[in-house]
Amino acid sequence: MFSFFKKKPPAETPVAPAPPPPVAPAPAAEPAPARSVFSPSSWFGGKPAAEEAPPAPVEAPAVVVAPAPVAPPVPAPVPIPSPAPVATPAPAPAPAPVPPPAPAPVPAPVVTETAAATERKGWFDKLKTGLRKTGTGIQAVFVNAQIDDALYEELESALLMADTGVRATEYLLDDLKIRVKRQMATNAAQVKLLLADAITDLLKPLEKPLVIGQFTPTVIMVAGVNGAGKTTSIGKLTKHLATEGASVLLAAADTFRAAAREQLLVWADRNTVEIVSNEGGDPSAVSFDAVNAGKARGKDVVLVDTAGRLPTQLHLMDELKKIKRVVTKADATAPHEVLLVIDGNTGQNALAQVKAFDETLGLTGLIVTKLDGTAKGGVLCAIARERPIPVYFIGVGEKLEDLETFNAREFAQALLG
Ligand SMILES: Nc1nc2c(ncn2[C@@H]2O[C@H](COP(=O)(O)OP(=O)(O)OP(=O)(O)O)[C@@H](O)[C@H]2O)c(=O)[nH]1
Ligand SMILES: [Mg+2]
Repeated sequence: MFSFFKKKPPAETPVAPAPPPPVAPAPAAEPAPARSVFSPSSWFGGKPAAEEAPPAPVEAPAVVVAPAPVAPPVPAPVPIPSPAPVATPAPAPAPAPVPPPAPAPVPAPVVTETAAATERKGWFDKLKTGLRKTGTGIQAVFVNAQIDDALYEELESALLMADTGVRATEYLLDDLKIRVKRQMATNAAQVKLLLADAITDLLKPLEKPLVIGQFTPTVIMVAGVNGAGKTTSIGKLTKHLATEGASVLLAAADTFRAAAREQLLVWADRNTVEIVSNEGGDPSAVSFDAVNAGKARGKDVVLVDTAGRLPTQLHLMDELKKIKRVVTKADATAPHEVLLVIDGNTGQNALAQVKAFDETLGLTGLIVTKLDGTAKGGVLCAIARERPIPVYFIGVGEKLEDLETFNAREFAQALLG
C-alpha cells in the first residue's frame, strides 16, 4: 500500500520498495540513530536531509526521499508517489550532476515506482471528489468570465464561502493579481491556473513528513475535539505502520469511553500492536505506563489516543497538559509529536481549535479529516496564513486508504478541478 521502508542500521535494506542491493546511500551522512527509521516515500519522512518529500511535480531531491537508491537508467527526477499532472511546466532542471551513479542493474524498483504513482493518482482522484463541494464555488467563478473587477469580487466571495478566511483570502487575491499581471494572463482559465499556483505556494509551508525513528519509541500524542476523527486516524496510521512491520503500542488514554479501546483494536493488527489501557482510570497514568512499556519492549512507535474535548473545557485542557507532562517524565525527549486532529467540516472553527490547542500543548502537526463532503476545505489556507502548523495527513473518508500525506500542489489542483 503505502510504501515506506524500514531503515536498519547497517546493510539491511528497505522492506517494501525493495531497492537495489547496495546499502541505501540515501540518508547518507546521518549519524545513524542505530534504530529503525520509518521513512516512507509517501507517508513518513526520513530524517532531516531527504525529508521535505513533497510528492509534488518535479522537485527532484525532495521526492527522491530517503530510501531512494532507486536507480533507473534515467538520470534525474524520479516521479514518485507524485500527485497529478497539470500545469507547472517546471523548467526541467538540467540533467542533474547526480552523485555517484548507483550501479544497480536491477529493474525491479521501477515497478514499485509505477505502482506508487498509480496509487497516488488514485488518491488524487479521491481527493478531487472529496473536495468537490469546497471547490465547485471557486471553479464556477472562472466559467465564461473576463479578467475584471467582477471576477476578483466573485472570487473573493467564493473563497470566503469556502472558509478560507478574510486574511488568507486577501492575501490570495493580492498575490493572484500580481501573478496575473506578471504573466500577462489574458483569459480566465489562465487565472485559474495562477490561482492554483498561489494556493500551492500558500499551503507549501504546511507540507512536511512525519518522521518516525529518530527516537525509539517515537511517542505521538493525539488530541482534538470530540468526534474529530482522532481514534479513526490513529487506527489508520497504526494499521499502515503495522503492515509495514513497525511495532506499535497504543495508549488508550481516552479512558472515558469504554468503546475507545475496542475501536482502536478494530483497526489495529492484533499480532503486532499492543494496547495499554485502563478503563475509567487516569489518562496520564495510562500514557505513562504506555511510554514505559514502549521503551521496555523496544517499540518503534507509541501512539497516545486522548479523549475529545473542547478548548473551552479548561479542566480537560489541563488534563491534556498533564498527559504531556507525565509522558515527558517517562521519557525526557517525549512526546516527539503532538498532533491535533481537526474535522474539515468545522471550517473557521478549526482554525480556532488549532490556535487554542497549540497554546495549550505546543502542536507539532495536524491531521485534517473529513475533507470529503465539506464545503469548508478552504480552512487550510486560513491555517497556512494564520497558524502554519504542518499538516501531516488529510482524510477524505472512513476507510483505511482514505488518509494520506498532505501535498500542497495536489491539494490546490484537486480543489480547482
Ligand atoms: N467522512 C469521513 N468520516 C471520518 C473521517 N475520519 C473519521 N471519520 C468518522 O468520524 C467519526 C468519529 O471518528 P472518531 O475517530 O471516533 O473520532 P474521535 O475524535 O476519536 O472521537 P472521540 O474520541 O469521541 O472524541 C467516525 O464515524 C469516523 O468514521 C474522514 O476523513 N471522513
Ligand atoms: Mg476517540
